Amino acid sequence: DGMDPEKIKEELLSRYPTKVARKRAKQIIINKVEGCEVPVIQSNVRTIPGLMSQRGCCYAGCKGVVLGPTRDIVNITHGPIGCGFYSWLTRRNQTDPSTTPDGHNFMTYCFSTDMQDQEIIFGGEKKLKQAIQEAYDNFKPKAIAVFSTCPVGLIGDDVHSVCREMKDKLGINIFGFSCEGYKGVSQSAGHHIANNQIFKHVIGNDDTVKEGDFKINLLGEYNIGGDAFEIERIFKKCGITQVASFSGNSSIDAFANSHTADLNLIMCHRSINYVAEMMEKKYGLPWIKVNFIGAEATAKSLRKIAAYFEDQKLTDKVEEVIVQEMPQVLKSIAEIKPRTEGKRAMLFVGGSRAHHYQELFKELGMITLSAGYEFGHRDDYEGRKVLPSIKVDADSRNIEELSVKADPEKFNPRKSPENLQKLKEKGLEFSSYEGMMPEMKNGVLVIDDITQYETEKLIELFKPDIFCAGIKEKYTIQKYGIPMKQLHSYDYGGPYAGFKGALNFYKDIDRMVNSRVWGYLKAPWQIKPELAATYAWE
Ligand code: CFN
Ligand code: HCA
Repeated sequence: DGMDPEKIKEELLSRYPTKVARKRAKQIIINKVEGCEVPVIQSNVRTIPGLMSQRGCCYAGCKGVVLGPTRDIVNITHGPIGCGFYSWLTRRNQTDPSTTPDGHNFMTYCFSTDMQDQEIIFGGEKKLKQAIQEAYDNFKPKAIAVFSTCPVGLIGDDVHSVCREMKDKLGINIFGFSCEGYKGVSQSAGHHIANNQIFKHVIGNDDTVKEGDFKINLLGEYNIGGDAFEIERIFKKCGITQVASFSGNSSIDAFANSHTADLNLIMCHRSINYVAEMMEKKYGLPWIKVNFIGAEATAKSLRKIAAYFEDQKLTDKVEEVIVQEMPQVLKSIAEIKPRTEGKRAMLFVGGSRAHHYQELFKELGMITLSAGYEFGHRDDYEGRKVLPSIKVDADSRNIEELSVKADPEKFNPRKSPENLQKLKEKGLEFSSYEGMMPEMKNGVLVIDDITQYETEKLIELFKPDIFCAGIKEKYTIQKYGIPMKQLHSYDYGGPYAGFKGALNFYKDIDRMVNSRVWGYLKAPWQIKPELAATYAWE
């Protein structure tokens, strides 16, 4: 943007105490792409106490993110009521209960043990048993899952033994998660715990091989604003059979049967890669990385799937679908792009969207000035060249690793070694080019776990045309007179995935970046300087 990135970085760091500045300097990186080499960015490390982070907790990553979207598991939060309440549908994960034959849909309920002083002092296991019994009596679910919040670990309740006892008593699948909020450094630890337990307790329980061609599971897609419905529509049109979704609009039966699919497609690699790796080891099921955010990316992903299956019928069908869907997209771009071309965006979200959504902005001719993840790991930034062995994985310190062994009875050798070789030969593997940094311009700032202070500084320095982040950031950004798009919940919009989703996104962004109302806005602290924040070190 004409500004010297070194100077900007200096400016961002200049107000921090020396030690803090030294640490943050490793997480604020000027992008420099050489082949597929990018500079090292420190990530997945503890937020420095005192800095205001965008991050959430381990419980949020486990209960809210990975298992929250499943329709027919009764998810009980063992803890104070706030944890359950604030992770109850705020993410806008949608469901279609008509897709479950028994019509079970517990999404509209918020189940919690509502822990009180009484349990903190005398233990909460009794109340948890009662809660499981009550949920069973009222709903007769196929499965009940229990999620631990911070106090559970602190007082030492053994949720796993309670779950085992109640499973024996009630004869349904009941399992627990030690996803206490304080574990690890972010939501990321919770993803890992969710992956381990769903793999251990559910995946592989139903070996029925169902009818259908080109059987896939869609991993890391959570049906926010109806994204998964649009992707399912496209799969159906192409003749691709979806066995299970992890976990937008998902059901426990589909999880149990998911190992019978031919291929795992990973959309958000950050939150679900552990399940994919474990399924590959135990069942010989290969996986590839896809992205349905952006019309071009959607077409590319469909072609990638067709290339994997090496089937002429599928290849033709995919091309036919692309030819049917693209004209509307191109028409919309032709109309909107003249108004959005050259506008500048910043994206600071989660562990995959800050990367994926750059595709949609690109299609509108917009520029990404700066971006970063809340809790991504180095492989999310760099693409897949950082192997777990050289990665500092702060999450796994607290996490019991599942040792996964191949299951000789269910392992399908035809699926694995040959297919893995095929993935490699065709370049279908998740590669070092598929990370955020290799796909961004040189000289842009890539910032991990951005702080509120840095957010405000960036806005003052760049005055971007749109800023994308979450609810905690939204209103300060808008008070600066900058349009703000939530890329978590999509505000009230969506779907944004697939071809139809792209059309929705173009329209929403056009409206936002071209509205004159933002220019008239003055923040309260711009009118009354005494309202401006002062920092402890000033
Ligand atoms: S839907 Fe996903 S796409 S799962 Fe993950 S890393 Fe969160 S809840 Mo918010 S929007 Fe976000 Fe990603 Fe994967 Fe969502 S970018 S922070 S934990 N995320
Ligand atoms: C979470 C969920 C969240 C929060 C979004 C936000 C989501 O991490 O606990 O900060 O606006 O997408 O709902 O990421």
